[in-house]
Amino acid sequence: MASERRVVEYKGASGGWGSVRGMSSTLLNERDGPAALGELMRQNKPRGFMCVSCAWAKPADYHAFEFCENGAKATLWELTSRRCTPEFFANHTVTELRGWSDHDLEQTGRLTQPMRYDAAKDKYAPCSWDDAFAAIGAELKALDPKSAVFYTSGRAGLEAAYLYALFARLYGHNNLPDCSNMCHETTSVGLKKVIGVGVGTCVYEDLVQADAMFFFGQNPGSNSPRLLHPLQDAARRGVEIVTFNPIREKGLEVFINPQNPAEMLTGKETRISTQYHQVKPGGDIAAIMGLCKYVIAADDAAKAKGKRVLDADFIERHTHGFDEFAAKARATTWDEIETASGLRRAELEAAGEVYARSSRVICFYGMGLTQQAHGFENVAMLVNLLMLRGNIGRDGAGIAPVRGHSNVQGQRTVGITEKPELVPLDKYAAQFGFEPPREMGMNTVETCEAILAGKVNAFIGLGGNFLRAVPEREAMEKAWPRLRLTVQIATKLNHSHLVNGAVAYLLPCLGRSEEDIQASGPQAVSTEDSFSTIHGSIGRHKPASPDLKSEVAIVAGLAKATLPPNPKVKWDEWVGDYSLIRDQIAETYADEFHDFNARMFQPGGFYRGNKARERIFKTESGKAEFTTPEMLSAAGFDDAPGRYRLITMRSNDQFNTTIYGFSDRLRGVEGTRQVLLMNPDEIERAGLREGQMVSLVSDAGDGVHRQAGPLKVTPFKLPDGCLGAYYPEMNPLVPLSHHDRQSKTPAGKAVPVRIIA
Ligand SMILES: Nc1nc2c(c(=O)[nH]1)N[C@H]1C(S)=C(S)[C@@H](COP(=O)(O)OP(=O)(O)OC[C@H]3O[C@@H](n4cnc5c(=O)[nH]c(N)nc54)[C@H](O)[C@@H]3O)O[C@H]1N2
Ligand SMILES: Nc1nc2c(c(=O)[nH]1)N[C@H]1C(S)=C(S)[C@@H](COP(=O)(O)OP(=O)(O)OC[C@H]3O[C@@H](n4cnc5c(=O)[nH]c(N)nc54)[C@H](O)[C@@H]3O)O[C@H]1N2
Ligand SMILES: [Mo]
Repeated sequence: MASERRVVEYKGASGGWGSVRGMSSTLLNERDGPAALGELMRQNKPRGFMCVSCAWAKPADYHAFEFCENGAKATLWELTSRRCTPEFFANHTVTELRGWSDHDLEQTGRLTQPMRYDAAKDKYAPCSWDDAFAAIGAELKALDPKSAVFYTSGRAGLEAAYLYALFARLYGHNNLPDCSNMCHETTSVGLKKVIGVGVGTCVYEDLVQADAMFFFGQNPGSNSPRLLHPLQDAARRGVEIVTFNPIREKGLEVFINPQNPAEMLTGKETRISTQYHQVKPGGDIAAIMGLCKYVIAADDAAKAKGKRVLDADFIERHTHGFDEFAAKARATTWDEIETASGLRRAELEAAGEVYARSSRVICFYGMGLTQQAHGFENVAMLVNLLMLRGNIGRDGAGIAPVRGHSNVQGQRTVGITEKPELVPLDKYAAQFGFEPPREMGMNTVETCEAILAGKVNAFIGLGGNFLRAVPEREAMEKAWPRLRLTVQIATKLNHSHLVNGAVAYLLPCLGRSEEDIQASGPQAVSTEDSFSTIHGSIGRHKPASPDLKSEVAIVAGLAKATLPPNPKVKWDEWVGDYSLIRDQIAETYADEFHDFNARMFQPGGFYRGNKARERIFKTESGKAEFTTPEMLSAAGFDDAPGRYRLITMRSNDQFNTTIYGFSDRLRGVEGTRQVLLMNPDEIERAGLREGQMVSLVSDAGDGVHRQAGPLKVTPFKLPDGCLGAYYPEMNPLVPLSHHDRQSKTPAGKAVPVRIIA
């Protein structure tokens, strides 16, 4: 990739004035901005409300501005003064709205009233809450519960999530797919298998003790900007930060703290990564194998002098499978590693050297590792690397998956899962006097398969934008109208609301920053962050419309209309006072949530504990597992002439399918999302020129025609053989069958495609 030719890039640092401009343009754009500023000051603080954007930790010793550019955008997006009213729906058919962009649909503003789809007129019409609940309840009662799916996006608080999962099980199914199935399911399955817990092992305090940090496929500059503050502190302490990412992401290169006047005025940047390795997409198993090979070789050499590089005591006492893995690392050649990773031996040795000489190492990772066909092996390799030097279950060290949605991790904690073995069903049975379904439910990919096969009759979405987020868009949209019932609980209009079942409802809910008044007075909700810490959250802003209901009230309303009365299941009392729901959560999950109501507003939240952190590994062998991978490429397909590995990317100006605007400032891509990023040599080799419009087609070898575009060819620093283009626009290209083999997380970070000019 030795090109000196022009590429698109951002010349500034992450943070800095750019982030202030990014924030203020959203502020102005949302009209209601200034009034919402007061809300921002309460964000992520005790007795404030917890950010609706990402799941990054909320420290006890918070800053005056404990929010970032993207957290501010998410809040302002929720508090917009625009309204998507019944009059709007009267003026537009659903077919017409389907032609609108994701951005334009959400720009119509907050939904204000429950709406029912009128197929004859092809329009949404207003209805009352009572009518909506009664009609949906009647539909659900008439169906086989096993043919219904209750999806959750990661926004809803623990209270609503707990009730929603209880509703599903009382009704009779475990079909509880969630956005995490498209995201960190690889983590939930992978870490559970190798260290016995499905979440990371770090806490906030570890960040100040680590002496090296490794980043694999996670982009804090766009996706968890508050992480840039502890990263900046670490960089200044001299902590080595080593990044593996095909894209040179600004947030991992240089940062100016927008909340520090001196830095802002002098433009003084902090360099973040001390090494930056542009691994090829799907190249991480090989790259990490290279690091492990280096460390094991260093240990072999040290042993001759009576010293050790490996933590032999940890390996002996706490792990299983080391010998097999070490043999594999020794036997794998540098040639194989270089080819599969796209990196040179010298680069990997330099990174291995940092790892070997550091005493406390944290490995962060995100979608670059999880959204791969062999995502499990990616995650397991990272654990292998950490275990070589005992970097699990020790202060200042550990594995740190950086979660997405603000409460995605917490929802799983309180029962949102299709896997019954993760839920204390006996407790549910005793607590609520019923026999919960024990068979496996469907995750997101299985739900899609079942919908394509015509086996699903009802879909309820607690937030999210399912049809835009899932793979195989075209086939999914075609199959969707065969559903009998679709119900979407949402704050804003999106494409998933415009492809409907025979009976369809759109139910508008309160956002987390809004005041939620119930019979006993104002209510609080709670969320769990990436570091397994639980925080209370109180919204105070005036609701977008008097006709909104809270997610708790909507879930309870649906449940009550569907289920026979049960004296132990007190929907009305729970809606009247959410602390009673927390009492139920504390009863079901006593270890984690004892004294829930008393602890939820503790500054910095309360930690729900993590056995792996205590070096108690609840795996099959009772020890932490070394994994010996059978492959070096995580991509899951072979390279072939004309076949590229496509990365589906997030911009700095979106939150998943919510497109705030068209400025991916930190990458220098401005004004459009219809771009195809590739390196200048690759453009030339493909016989293309900058600015040319092309399309992408699927090259999965399954004979299905999938196409997306047109896209503008844009020169960008990327490894050879790889392309970048935006999610969700590229989702039609992702085959449903292209997912992590173990967890079924769709593999959106190395999608096999061809270019057609
Ligand atoms: N502003 C904003 N914040 C968000 C979101 C958002 O859309 N916008 N989404 C939220 C959600 S739900 C999630 S899950 C998180 C997602 O946050 P991240 O985990 O950061 O996800 P991505 O940005 O999709 O991809 C991460 C990085 O992986 C790199 N990558 C791609 N392929 C590979 C590979 O093969 N190997 C390696 N090592 N790297 C690779 C990409 O270049 C990218 O920098 O962010 C959350 N926060
Ligand atoms: N190709 C490709 N596909 C991907 C990804 C990728 O990187 N590449 N990333 C995957 C990931 S990590 C994820 S998490 C999924 C995201 O999948 P989802 O979570 O399903 O999608 P979002 O875009 O986050 O959902 C946005 C919608 O949520 C609704 N909403 C917002 N706030 C609230 C609220 O407070 N309550 C309720 N009820 N509704 C609300 C709004 O109506 C908004 O339109 O997409 C996945 N798909
Ligand atoms: Mo996510």
